[in-house]
Amino acid sequence: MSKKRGSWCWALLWAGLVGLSLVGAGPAAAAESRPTLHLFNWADYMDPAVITAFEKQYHVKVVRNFYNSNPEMFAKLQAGGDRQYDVVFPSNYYVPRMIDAGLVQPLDHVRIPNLDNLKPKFRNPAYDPQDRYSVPYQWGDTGLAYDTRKIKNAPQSWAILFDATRNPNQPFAMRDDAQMMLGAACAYQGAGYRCTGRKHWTKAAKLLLATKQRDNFNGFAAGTPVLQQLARGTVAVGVTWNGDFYHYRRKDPKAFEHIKFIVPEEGSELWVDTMVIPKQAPHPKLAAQFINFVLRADIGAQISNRNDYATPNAAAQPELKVSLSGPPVTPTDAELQRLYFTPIIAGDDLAFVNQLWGQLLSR
Ligand code: N2P
Repeated sequence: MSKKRGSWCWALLWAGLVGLSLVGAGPAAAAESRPTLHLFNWADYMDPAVITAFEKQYHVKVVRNFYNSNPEMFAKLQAGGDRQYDVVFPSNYYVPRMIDAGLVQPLDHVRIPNLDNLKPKFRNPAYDPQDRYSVPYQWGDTGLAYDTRKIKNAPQSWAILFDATRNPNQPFAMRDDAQMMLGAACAYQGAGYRCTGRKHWTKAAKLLLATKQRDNFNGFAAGTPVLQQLARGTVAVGVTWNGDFYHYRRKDPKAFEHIKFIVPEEGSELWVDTMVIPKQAPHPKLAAQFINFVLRADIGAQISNRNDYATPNAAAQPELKVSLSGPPVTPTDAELQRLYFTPIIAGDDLAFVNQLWGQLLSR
């Protein structure tokens, strides 16, 4: 074949290939080329219809990945997730440590005008002054869920976990979060959920170790799996969240007929889950657009109505279902008085807590 003819052949082949790929460029191929927003959220925490509405309105595709605890989320971001995800949903006390670790970027408030929809008490929080890095998403509390058939005397206290004589035989689960569990142990020991300092933490860790070494300890689990274990009867009592408890019971009243939720009398955790944009997010502008979308009044209400969690969005209030305004979703005033934000710790203190927790898990 002459050189000239050869190049003609190549040209024809090339044209054919391009033609073929154009034939293939139907709606599916177009969808592939849409910008893609990557969310990394708690499992079961976002109405899929909200995702579809966002995709339609902005002609984008949303891909979702899930986690079950703050420590899991943090480890995955440190392992490269900060370059992979566009929006992540850490709880209040994880925001400062993500800022310190350089995992998140400041927000451009001009792109998020719906920030004005938030209740004033959720603006400018101590964990993120001036709302620089985070926007509140949902809020709730942590307590104990138990099976009334197996735990007869309605528990009011963390003692149902920490005092072996109160629950000698029934399997129980604790939560896989160092600071939250140290806080619970401190509360039980009289130092308060917000305890800080090596003396209190060491004493609390001793109690957690003794608790962990009991035969009926069933593991450190995240809150949602604990509810599944309760429904299956694998545990009789465990640490979980108010909204998840309500949500699971609403979805399957039969399986949760005998499960109750309490906020222990010694005090427990109040939390706000937030939305942040990782430092190296692939699509930070689209991420801000998504955050602004979530803050719309109607979308805020839709999310809470589906999740069974309270919303920090004032504009969403008129569209919320009535059941969200009372306990367990909105704590009573008496409960609120014993609910506290998990303390913000950093540097040596954080390293100390992480070390205590590592030792606890390995023994
Ligand atoms: C999602 C519950 C997440 C709340 N199912 C924990 N902060």
